[in-house]
Amino acid sequence: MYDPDNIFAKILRGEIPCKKVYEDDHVLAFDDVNPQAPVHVLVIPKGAYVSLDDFAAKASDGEIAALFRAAGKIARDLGAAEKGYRILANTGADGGQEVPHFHIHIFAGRPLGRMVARPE
Ligand code: DGP
Repeated sequence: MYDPDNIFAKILRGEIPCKKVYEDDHVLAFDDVNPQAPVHVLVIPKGAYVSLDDFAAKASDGEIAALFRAAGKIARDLGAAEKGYRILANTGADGGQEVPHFHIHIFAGRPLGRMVARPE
């Protein structure tokens, strides 16, 4: 069940400020409040989807295309496409998802290391 009081829903309603990077009819992107790389942008659908699982099952083809086109454009416009970058979508408890509104992280601006850390 989608929680309409999650922090990204509040950002979408303008109740909490964000540093906007991109917006179109279906997508909002903004800087992560706790950046893990010199570039750390969150790309979110405007629709109420909890996770990638929810988004892939219920979003329209237009919403899905818009999100991925936006992510690619943002990375390119931020100058990340040439040296490379990483996209990440934490999903559910084992995925470490903290905010229950589907989002894609874009990280860039430094070598990003291993894809997944091994357990200690
Ligand atoms: P995840 O673990 O994938 O659910 O990542 C959630 C991200 O959201 C995390 O990197 C920090 C970011 N975040 C949490 N609250 C806020 C906020 O109020 N504003 C912004 N810009 N980012 C936030």
